[in-house]
Amino acid sequence: MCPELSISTRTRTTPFNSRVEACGVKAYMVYNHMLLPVIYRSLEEDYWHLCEAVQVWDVSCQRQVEIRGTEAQQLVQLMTPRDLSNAQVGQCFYAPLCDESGGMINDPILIKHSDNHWWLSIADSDVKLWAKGLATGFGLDAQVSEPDIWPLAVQGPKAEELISRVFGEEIRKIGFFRSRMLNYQGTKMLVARSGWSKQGGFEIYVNDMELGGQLWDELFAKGEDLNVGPGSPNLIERIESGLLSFGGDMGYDTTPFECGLDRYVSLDADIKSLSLKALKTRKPKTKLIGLVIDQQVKLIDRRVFSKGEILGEITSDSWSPRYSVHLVFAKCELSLIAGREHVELITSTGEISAVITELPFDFNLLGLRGLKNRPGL
Ligand code: THG
Repeated sequence: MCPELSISTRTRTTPFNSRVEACGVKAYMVYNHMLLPVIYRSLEEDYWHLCEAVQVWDVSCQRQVEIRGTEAQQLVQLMTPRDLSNAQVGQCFYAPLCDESGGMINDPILIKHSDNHWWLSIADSDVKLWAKGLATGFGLDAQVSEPDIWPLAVQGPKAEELISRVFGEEIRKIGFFRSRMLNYQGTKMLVARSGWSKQGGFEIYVNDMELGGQLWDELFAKGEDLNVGPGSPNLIERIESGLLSFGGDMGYDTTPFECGLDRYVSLDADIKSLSLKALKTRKPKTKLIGLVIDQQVKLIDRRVFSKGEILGEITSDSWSPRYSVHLVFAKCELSLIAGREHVELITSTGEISAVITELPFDFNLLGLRGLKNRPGL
């Protein structure tokens, strides 16, 4: 028997909830105290559809922590070691938030509305409380809130076409990780070219409960010939693409260096950021690595071994129908994996060898040629 999830005001609601249920959602995950739909048809069906057509995702759980005030930018900079001094209005930044010891608090997309107005589009942890604490403790003129904004992602190769039919041709000019305020039925909403897949697409920051439902319906009506369908962040796609999930692949005890987010840390910048001092000196202990198994397996133990010694643990894994390999993210002791090429994992049929590789997976380097299209039925 599959236990049910008891749904209440504790998990809040979204403008799209009735549509999501009408579309036959099969599974939810709890994320930022909200429900995130994760499966509609099946993981694999949803994957191929995302890569071929266009999907509409209720990602309302990507909550916005809003920071306003004359010292808003100082507060955001205090929270992230990524240099924001040249940030432009409308620009989005993928950025780790770190505490005073360099440990990660979250990995949001930061959005600059103006010097004194930022949004942190957060992953699954209570950033509002942390931000309020910092603003209070440091006596900053920065007001922290979590307004009702419900991001709706439109992802897939046909996302641009679909979004242009609703918001106009202007959206084609929006660059990657850029945004514009666009008009929807007389209400201004932020539309950004971003989203948690590598299939391309947009995110609409819906700010009106009623209009949200209308927008969902319009996307489905105007996208019929594009084979639009419901979807969600897809485990297979995000693992193939090397997108990390906070709380799973990294957490409070990991630094950005330990999970390969080095390029979002500006160690040499002249900025006031809470974690920079620690990040300059703290020695990485673990490393998030990729593992590849050349067959379909059922992993029954999260530990990673070499000749009986425990090297680390699996944080995420999935079968890849495109490359016909099982892909794994694993957090391992740096000192124990140095110089190694293989590790062992435990499957339902016994021990198996997996090849160690860097993340994101470089399928060319691995000699894997993926299927261009879904295998014929
Ligand atoms: N969209 C919005 N909010 C979010 C997410 C999102 N909040 C939670 C979670 N996702 C935050 N995590 C990520 C992780 C990766 C990316 C975006 C959000 C991402 N990364 C690109 C990459 O890795 O190639 C590009 C990063 C860059 O170089 O700027 O897109 O999805 N609104």
